[in-house]
Amino acid sequence: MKCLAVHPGPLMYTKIYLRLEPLGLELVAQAVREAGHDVRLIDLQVETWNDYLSLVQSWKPDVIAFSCNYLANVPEIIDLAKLTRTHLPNAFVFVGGHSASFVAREILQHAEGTIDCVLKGEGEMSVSGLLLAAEHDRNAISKVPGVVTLEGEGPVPRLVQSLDDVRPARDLLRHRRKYFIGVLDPCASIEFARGCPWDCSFCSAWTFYGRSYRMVSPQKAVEELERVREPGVFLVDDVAFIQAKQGLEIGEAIARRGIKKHYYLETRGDVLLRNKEVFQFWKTIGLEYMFLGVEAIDEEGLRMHRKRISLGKNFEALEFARSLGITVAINLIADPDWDRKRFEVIRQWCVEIPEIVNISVNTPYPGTESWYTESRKLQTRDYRLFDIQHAVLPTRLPLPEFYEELVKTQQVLNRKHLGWAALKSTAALAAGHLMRGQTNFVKMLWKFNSVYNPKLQMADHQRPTSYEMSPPPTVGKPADSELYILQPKGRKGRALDDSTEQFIDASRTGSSL
Ligand code: B12
Ligand code: SF4
Repeated sequence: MKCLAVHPGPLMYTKIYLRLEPLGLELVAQAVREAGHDVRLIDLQVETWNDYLSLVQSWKPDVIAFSCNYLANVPEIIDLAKLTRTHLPNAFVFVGGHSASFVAREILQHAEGTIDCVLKGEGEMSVSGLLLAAEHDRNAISKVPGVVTLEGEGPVPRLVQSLDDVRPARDLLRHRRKYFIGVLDPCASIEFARGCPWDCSFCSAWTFYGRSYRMVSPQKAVEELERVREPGVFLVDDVAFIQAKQGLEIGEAIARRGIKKHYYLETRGDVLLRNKEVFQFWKTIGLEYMFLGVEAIDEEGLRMHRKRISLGKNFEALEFARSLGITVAINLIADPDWDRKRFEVIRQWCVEIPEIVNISVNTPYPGTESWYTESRKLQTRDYRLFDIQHAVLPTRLPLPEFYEELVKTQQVLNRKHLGWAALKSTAALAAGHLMRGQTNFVKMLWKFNSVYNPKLQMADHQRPTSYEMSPPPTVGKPADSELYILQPKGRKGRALDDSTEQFIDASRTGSSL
């Protein structure tokens, strides 16, 4: 069959700071290709709805598969599915991805029959079975693991046994030079591990993967890296190098093969401090950017997000990251309850430190524990506003003032790290990019004000809402089996050695604080 894989358009964040290749969709596309189908891929982060429609009309795919990792993309995907049906009434249309897995039934209801099913969990596992059923026996669709249809649900989704067995179809992505993060322009993505063994209350990475943690072997990691042509590499792992041995082995294999790239990764402060030698080694082979999820600069904030790392440890980690001589970015979570004074304290702190500070807004998401336990009432159920850049909970300040304060705080980042200030410190690099025709980095330096603007954020709240999310259930925290997409296998599901497992346990139970 002819199968078209589609990634939806950009959200606020990707309009400015970075744009990354849809690695998950490429993995699914490869599994579809290996099952003998003809596959194409279109990424609406860099192409338009018109490009999509032309492809649909000229190629006439039998199957359309949408990737829905982000809740804020749900309305776009539903509108695209409805439009697609008017052109291809008999095509088989389905959706998969992180967020789609948590709101599967709702997506199907909003789509009013234009989406045949949602495939929950890791797409590589069941997609070939699903297409087999779609081609030969549509009644068998709901027997495929992970499938949800309006009529029923298949068995629970299965876990990819070995990450060494899956591979992204990088060649299917057109416009590969459009992907970048900061000066890493162009930039590809890679995965060294999947899942997260922690259980922060605001995050759904662990509920999606059933607190499992699987690693790619060093051999497969370098083979995949050798396939990457871009000089920049974004490591998509939720928490990089939890297991020191894996980080070192991959690093050493990269050094042995003489692979020269520039890397970006994200990790936790306590992992950084525990595995210092790994990150020091990675600095020598090209680590340039690190993102630390600090989340709060006071103990109360950390407790609220159940981050379970002490403030002292976070600051120590920041100090160590600085000592590596790399660019460090940190994330802070702004609570809608913040008043002007609180924003001012944060601004002061942001000015004083050299790091890039990213500020997101505390947002309960389906699939997180906060979704069930947050007692404040949602002020909107418009999916598009669930992008952690908008306030969906009641704000203490009037909403326009909250956005004024938020954007003013984000402006500190703009003044320090974007525009002329950034160009001064990166002039040679920027000139090199321009000479190679790479304009993503330089263009983003001046985009801040057109994307981050309190009036635009307010206007987003005023748009008519076509699709509303169901409210959170009022019954409190659900049973584990309901919370998880991939069912937890406990210790067996994590390829971690005993001492790392103990370190994680101590951090989760707070006994390491
Ligand atoms: C890397 C990453 C990013 C990258 C972008 C990655 C990309 N191009 O897609 C960057 C840094 C840009 C990013 C940005 C944001 N992110 Co992000 N991101 C992640 C992260 C850490 C890993 C995603 C990843 O690449 N995983 C590896 C690949 C292999 O897995 P995957 O994409 O999930 O694909 C698998 C399945 O989902 C499924 N699947 C995927 N597509 C399809 C399609 C079909 C048809 C099928 C069947 C299956 C399927 O099969 C795939 C293979 O197993 C996740 C956390 C997580 N662990 O999922 C958060 C996560 C997805 N991000 C999140 C958020 C909130 C954001 C931002 C909104 C944050 C912000 N500050 O604004 C932005 C918005 C970005 C945008 N689209 O515009 C949330 C999503 C919350 C939600 N429910 O909407 C997550 C879950 C993190 C969290 N803490 O909760 N993100
Ligand atoms: S450590 Fe990071 S990825 Fe893991 S549960 Fe916490 S926030 Fe999510």
